[in-house]
Parts: sequence; C-alpha cells; structure tokens
Amino acid sequence: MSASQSVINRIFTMELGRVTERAAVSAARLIGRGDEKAADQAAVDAMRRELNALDIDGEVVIGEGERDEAPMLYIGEKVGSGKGPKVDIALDPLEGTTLTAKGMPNALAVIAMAEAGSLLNAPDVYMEKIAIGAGLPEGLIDLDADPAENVKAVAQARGKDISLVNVCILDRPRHANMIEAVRSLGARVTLITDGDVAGVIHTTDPTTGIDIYMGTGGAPEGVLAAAALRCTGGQMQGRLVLNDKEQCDRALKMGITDFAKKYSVEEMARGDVVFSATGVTKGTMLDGIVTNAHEIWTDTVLMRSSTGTIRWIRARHTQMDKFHLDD
Ligand code: VTB
Repeated sequence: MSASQSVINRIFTMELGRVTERAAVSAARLIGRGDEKAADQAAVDAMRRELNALDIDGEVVIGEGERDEAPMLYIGEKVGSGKGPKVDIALDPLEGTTLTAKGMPNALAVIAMAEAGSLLNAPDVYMEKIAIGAGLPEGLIDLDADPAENVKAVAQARGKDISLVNVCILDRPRHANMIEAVRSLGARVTLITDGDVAGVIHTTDPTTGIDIYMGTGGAPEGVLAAAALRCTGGQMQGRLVLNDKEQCDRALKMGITDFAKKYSVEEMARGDVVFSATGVTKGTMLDGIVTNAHEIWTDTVLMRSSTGTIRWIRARHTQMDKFHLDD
C-alpha cells in the first residue's frame, strides 16, 4: 500500500515517537528499583495519557492483557480522541519489566499502529517464532524445519561459513535442545534474558551480527516484531502455542479458528504500519533514558512500512515539568 492510499497521516509516525518517549521516560524513573509492577504501571499510565491526546479512533488489539486481567490498555480498550482514523494499536509500554527493575540493558517502550483490522488479534499466550533479515530468498526458513536446517540454509544464502552464523535465542530451559542443536552445528548462539521484540529486529540490522532469531516468546511481542519487520524488510513465521482448552477459547474469542496456523509477517501486520520504540535502559538497539538535572535524553526509532523510512530520533527535553504529569 502506498502512503497516499493510507488512512494513517504521516504525522502519526512522529506522534507515536512522542508516545513511546513519554512511556520510556516514566518507566526510567523506576530503573534498578526492583519493582517490576511499578515500572510497568508508570509506562502504562504515560502511554495511555499520550495516546488519548491523539486524534485517532483507536482500539488496542495487542495490549497489557485481556479485559478482565488488565485495568488499562487492555485488549479492546478504545484510545484516542475518537475524532481521527480508525486504527488498530499494538503496544508494550515496557518490553522488559524485569530488565528495568534490575537495571539491565535492552528495556524498550514499544507501539505499532495500522488501519483498523490490520493487526493480528493475538491472545497473551506463547508464540513459536523464527525470523531473518531482508535480502534472502522467500521461504528460506521454516518453523517446522530442524534448527540446524534453518541455520545451514541461511549460511548458504548469505555465503557465510556456519561458524560465523549467529542465532539469537531467549535464554530459557525450553530452548535447551535448540541451543544445543545450533552449537553442535558449529554456529554461535547469542542468548538474551528478555526482550525478543529487539531480538527479532536485530536480524534486520547487519551491524548487530545476528542472522536468525529462533524460539518461543510472547505472542504480543511477536505481533509487535512483525509490525517492525513490515517496515525494515525481513521474514518471520509465528505460530501460537495453545496448550489447553482455556487458551484455545481465548484465541477463538479473538477470531482465531486455525490453531496451528503459521503466520507470516504480512498476516500479523497488514497495510500501512507505523512503529515506534524508545530505549528505557541502554541496549543493543537504542540508548536508554539519560536524566540530568535540567534535561532528559531519549533515543527513539520510528518506522513506516508504506515508505520504508526509518528515523532515529535522539531528543533532548528541557521542559522537565512536562514529564512529571503523573507524579
Ligand atoms: C519474551 C520477551 C519478553 O517474555 O516474549 C518473554 O520478549 C516470553 O515469556 O521480554 P517468558 O519470560 O515466560 O519466557 C518477556 O521476557 C517478558 O514479557
């Protein structure tokens, strides 16, 4: 879809930057304080306030949880002034609550927006994921292939020796076999403790050295990563992990009937998609919030699929009082 056909005015790309900046700054006050809940709440409050100031008729499709479990930014919540275009919103006000609470790198505030009906309405369950960057043959990787087969395929397509292929995987016991399979092939594994939105996006940025992302993480994070990949290029497959009737019922309620479906990037995020992420703690994708006596620095990446433009916005904010509305 071209930018001129989109219901999303390009100014919203910039507006979303403000939304994640505010969420990140609010969460940053809780860095290293050991309180995940408080950090998340600060980000949620700020993100909700900023979203509601936008002239959009928005609905949260990926949010803090389902209506009965999340008081704010729950799935189905209406956001915005109600005056503008009808849009879907996927958000994770604080991707990396544990990272923030422990003062560890790579926590982000993340949001994506697309025309209403364009983003996959996924329940908050796990998702199996595999992703690679742009410029590789379509269908090169497959969720159902052995990890080793996928690694070999990428090595060959990139013209790289296996020993130079780097696979990013969440450090979880459930991935022990996958990690072993990749290592015994002679490839490298970069383990991350949290934050697989950034893990997937890393495959699209050659400077990270990450060639493949593999493993099971949150489904909401999967949709957010797919939104970013729509803008950067790259391939991804995601499949919901629905372990019991209760989880299947939740998926059904969201309109999902094929429980074994492998979703492509396009099937998770269609049409014109805008994406914004601001660093909370310094990471491999973005710098973190830096607060001095009279200024706050933020580092944000803004993306739009219809133009393919990616902007990195390093901002200095000096009107400190504007950032303390929720104190
Ligand atoms: C990932 C990661 C998130 O959850 O999706 C992970 O990106 C998956 O869940 O930052 P488990 O922690 O249960 O493995 C997070 O770590 C936290 O939302």
